[in-house]
Amino acid sequence: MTDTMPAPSAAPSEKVLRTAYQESVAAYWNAEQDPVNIRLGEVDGLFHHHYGVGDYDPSVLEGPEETRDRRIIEEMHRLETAQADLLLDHLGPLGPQDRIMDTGSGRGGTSFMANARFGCSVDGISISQKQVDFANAQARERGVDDKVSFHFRNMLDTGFETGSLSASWNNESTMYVDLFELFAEHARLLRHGGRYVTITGCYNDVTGGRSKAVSRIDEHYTCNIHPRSHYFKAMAANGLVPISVVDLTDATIPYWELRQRSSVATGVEEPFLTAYRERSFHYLLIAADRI
Ligand code: GPP
Ligand code: MG
Repeated sequence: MTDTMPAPSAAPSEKVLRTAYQESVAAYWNAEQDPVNIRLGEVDGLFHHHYGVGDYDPSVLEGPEETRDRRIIEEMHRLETAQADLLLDHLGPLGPQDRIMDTGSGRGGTSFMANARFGCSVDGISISQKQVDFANAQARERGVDDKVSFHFRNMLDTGFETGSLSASWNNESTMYVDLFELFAEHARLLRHGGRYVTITGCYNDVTGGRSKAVSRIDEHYTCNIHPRSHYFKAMAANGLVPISVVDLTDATIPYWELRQRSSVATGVEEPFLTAYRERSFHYLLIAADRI
């Protein structure tokens, strides 16, 4: 085996989908082919399953009718790619010798960006076989399948080798799992000094429990958004020490405003905007070191 081969990975100790809940989440993602994701991905072949950050160019809403829709889609995609770039800013420095993991890798967008930026091997895992197949086809198409590969695995028990990773992340996928179990697995996978990063939506302990708007987001995606405090408790319990915490709430609101006015709005825009504006919900980046 050479340095460029994926990390050796044992089979996971049990079957991948272990609960009725996990089956239902997998079913959602196996069926998902929403234009809000497919049309944006077709802009440049990077298919994301996360939201965007930064201000949009207001001229896209006012431009000529023939190009308006296309320009809005391109602008939303630009903001989503900026979000993934921001996550990767907190993941490095990394080099070609490093192995890293995208847990909840979707159609592979962030994984391909990580490989392009750092030149390292990337393993993505998902409980959706459809997403795994799509992302592996993308890897072949992009000519990076020697360095980037996707696996049908459970992020709570990946089967990958202990201490084998320099970095790992969840880009908006922590709300499907128990955080203590999740961070225990990241801590097991990361070498000492390895970096973990998540961008996530979490509810605000200060304003109380789960707001109506947050509950509507949970219902939309069949997920369980965690309170902000749980992230830090679960990291501390698992040897993950935060180095950066960035509140991206204000930076993501323009994305949702643009998305609400786009032809690919799905209906979840209103609960997101309500939750962010009333501050019952935050969009947060947390970077932590494995000690
Ligand atoms: C978006 O993926 C992310 C999730 C489903 C997890 C929930 C995230 C929170 C911050 C609560 P997507 O790009 O597939 O969603 P959509 O289809 O709405 O664009
Ligand atoms: Mg999307």
